[in-house]
Amino acid sequence: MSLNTPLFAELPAAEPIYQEHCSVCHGKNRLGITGPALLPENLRRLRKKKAFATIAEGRAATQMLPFSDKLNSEQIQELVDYIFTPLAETPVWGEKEILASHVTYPVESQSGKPVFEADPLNLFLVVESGDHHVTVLDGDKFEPIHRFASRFALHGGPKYNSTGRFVYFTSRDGWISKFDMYQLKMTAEIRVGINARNSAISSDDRFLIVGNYMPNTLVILDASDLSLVKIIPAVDSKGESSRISAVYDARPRKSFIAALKDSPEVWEISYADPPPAGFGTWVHDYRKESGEATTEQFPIRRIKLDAVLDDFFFDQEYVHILSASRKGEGQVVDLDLGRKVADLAIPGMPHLSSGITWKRGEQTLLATPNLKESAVTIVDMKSWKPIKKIPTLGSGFFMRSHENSPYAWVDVFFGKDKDAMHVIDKQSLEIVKTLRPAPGKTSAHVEFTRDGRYALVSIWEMDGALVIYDAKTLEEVKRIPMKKPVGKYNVYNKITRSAGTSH
Ligand code: DHE
Repeated sequence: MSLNTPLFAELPAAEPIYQEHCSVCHGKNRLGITGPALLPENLRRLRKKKAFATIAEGRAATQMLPFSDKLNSEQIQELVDYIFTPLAETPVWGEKEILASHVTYPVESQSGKPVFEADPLNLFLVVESGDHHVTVLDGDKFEPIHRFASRFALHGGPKYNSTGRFVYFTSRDGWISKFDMYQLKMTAEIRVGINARNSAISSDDRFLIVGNYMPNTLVILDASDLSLVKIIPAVDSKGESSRISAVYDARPRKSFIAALKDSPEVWEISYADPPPAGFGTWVHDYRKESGEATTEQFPIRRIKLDAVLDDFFFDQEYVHILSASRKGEGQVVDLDLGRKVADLAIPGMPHLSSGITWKRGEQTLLATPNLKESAVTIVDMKSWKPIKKIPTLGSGFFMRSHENSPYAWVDVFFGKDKDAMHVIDKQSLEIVKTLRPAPGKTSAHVEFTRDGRYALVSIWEMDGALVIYDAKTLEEVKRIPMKKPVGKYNVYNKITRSAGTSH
C-alpha cells in the first residue's frame, strides 16, 4: 500500500477539510507525520468530546493549533467523526515493510580520523526543523563545518554511540538514520514504523531500539548497519496491545527501559548476554547452522503499576525512574524492587524527559520544567518531595545545566514571554537573570559546550539563530543564523551522560 494513496472508496464530507487543515501535520492518510496518526486505534484514550475541544482550542504543549477561528462547529464535528472512523485498510508496518525500506550507503573510507580539524568530542549537532536539515557545529570556534538534509520531522535527541563517532536520528514517521560523524556521511537508513516515538542505543553499541506509536511495537536493530534484529509486539500482561510512550537505555543495567502508553506497565528489556535472573522464561533455541544452544535475546521483565507513564526520567544511578502522566499522576519506581516506591507530587505536566539533576550540599536535586504551570519544580531525590517551586514567566519545555556551571537555564516556551530565558542559581534556587536573546521571538532549548564555558540558545523561528552566551558572565559572544534550530546536542556531554543534559 502506498502511503499517499487515499484509502476510502467513497470520500466522506470531512475529507477536503482534513486535507486542507490537518494533512500537513497528520499525513494525507492520517498515518501521522509531525502530528500523531489520527486513527481510532491511536485515539483510544481520547473521547470524542475531548477531540472536538482539541481541534477547536488546540493542545497545550504541542504544535496543535486552535482551529475555531477557521472552522465552524459543524465542520469540527465532521472532522471528529472522520478521525474516529477506521481506515478501510489497516496500515501494516511489519517485517516485510521494514526489511524493504532498509538502505545502506557505500562508505568510501573507514578511516578512524575525522575529515575535519575540530575536536570531535566538542561538536554539536543542531537539528534545524525549519527546512529539515542538520548542522554539524564546531563547538570551539562556533562555526558550522557541515550541513545535510534529514528525514522529515526529526524528534527527540539524536543518540550517539559510546565514542561519539556514530549518531542515530529518529523521525516522527519512523525513519532511523545512522550518520558517521568522522566521514560526515549517512551510512544506513530504515523505516521501522508509521509513527515512531524515540530510540535508544545499548551501552555496548550493539543495538538500537525504537519505540513506536504505530504499529504498537518495539523494534531492535543491529547498530552497525541498522539491519532488523527483532520486532517485539507491545502487548501488556492482559493481552492488550499498547503504544510505547518512550524507551531509554539504562547503561549500568545493560537493559532498555520502555513504558507502555495505554497500559500501566514498564518493561525492562535485557541486552546482557546471558540475561540476568528474573527476566521471565529463558527460551533455549538452536542455531540452525551450528546446532549451538542460544538463549532468547532481549527477554522482558514486566513491572506492573497503577498509573500509566507518559514521560520519565532516571536518577544518575539508573535505579529509580521518576514518571509523570498527562493526568498528573507522578510516581517513583524502583527498578531493582520492581515496584512503585513513592508518589511524585508535581502538579501540572512536568516535562521530565528534559529534567536535570545537581548537587546542593548533601542533597541531589531534580529540576523539571512544566508544560502546564508557570514554574520550575525542584525535588529532593532522597525524600522525593518537592522542596521549591520557582515561579517563571510562563510554562517551559527544556531545562539545562552543566557540572561546571553554577546556573540552570530554562525557557519560557508558551505565552507572551516566549522570548524569555531564565537563568537560575543552582544553590540559592532563585532566578538571577532573565535574558531575551531576540525580543518577540521564541527562545528555547539550551546546550553547553563540553567544558561548560558557553551556553547555546535557539531562536525557534524560520529566520532563527543560535545565540552563544558566556555561561559565567551571561554576555552574548556570537550569533549564528539557523532555520528553526529545535535542538542541539553536544557529543561529549551526551556520551558522558552529564547530569545537566538529557540522556
Ligand atoms: Fe518532544 C524530546 C515527547 C512535543 C521537541 N519529546 C522528547 C522526548 C520525548 C518527547 C519522550 C525524549 C525522546 C528522546 O530524546 O529520546 N514531545 C513529546 C511529547 O509527548 C510531546 C509533548 C507531544 C508529541 O507530539 O509527541 C512532544 N517535542 C514536542 C514538540 O512539539 C517539540 C517542541 C517540537 C518538535 O520538534 O516536535 C518537541 N522533543 C523535542 C526536542 C526533544 C524532544 C527538541 C529533544 C530534547 C533533548 O534535548 O534531548
